[in-house]
Amino acid sequence: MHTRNPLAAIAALALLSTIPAQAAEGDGAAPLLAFQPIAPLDYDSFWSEPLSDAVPDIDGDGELSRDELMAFLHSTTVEVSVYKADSSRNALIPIFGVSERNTSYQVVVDYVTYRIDEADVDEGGTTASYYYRTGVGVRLRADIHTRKAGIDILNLFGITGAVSRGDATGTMRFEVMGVGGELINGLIPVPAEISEESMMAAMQAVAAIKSNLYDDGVWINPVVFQRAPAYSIRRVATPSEAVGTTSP
Ligand SMILES: [Ca+2]
Repeated sequence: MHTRNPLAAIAALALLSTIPAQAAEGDGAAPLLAFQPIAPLDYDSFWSEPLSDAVPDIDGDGELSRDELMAFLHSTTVEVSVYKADSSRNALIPIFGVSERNTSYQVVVDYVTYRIDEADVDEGGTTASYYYRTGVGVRLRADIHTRKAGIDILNLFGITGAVSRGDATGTMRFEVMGVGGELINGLIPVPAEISEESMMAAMQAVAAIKSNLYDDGVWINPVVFQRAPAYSIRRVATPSEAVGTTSP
């Protein structure tokens, strides 16, 4: 269980605006600047304060409405993370550039409405501080194998183009996070080979799910789905930038 720190969340939001979308290129150590996807965790099983207590009851009717929940989440983004499989260490290494040839990559794209909170985590006796994104949305995951170097693997359309030219092969699958219901289930594409058609279908599904978030037949239950080491975010902003961006 983790305790949310609302002040830290506001500071994190301010600092995030100063982070470059793309860190330095290279296949070495992770720059640690970006949020990384994690397997989605139910809100109430992660945070010590239950969702029903955390969300402000804006209209005072004693109930948690969808508008109140979405106001609580409040931010929207698309986040792309790319990993290269390191078979020698059985690990995934974050990548921030173009591809090498004959290499396997995992590309994760999160289309999400979220909030950020800070939590301290015990890591084998030492305490580490992380920012967590909690919210709802859609996760698209592509597993690709390159035949050529120089493919823009941060860009889904770059990947699709490479596959259609025969420069890469791959499959993709779709996951909804913190949202469900019969209507949503009917919109989720099945796992497929990457192609222009399957990518178009995936983009249409993202748009359809976003536009149906307020439908009566759709339930929303936020999940914790990304995290970033807090120090990695703090070190890229100066105090003056932080103050400037938090001022109204
Ligand atoms: Ca209410």
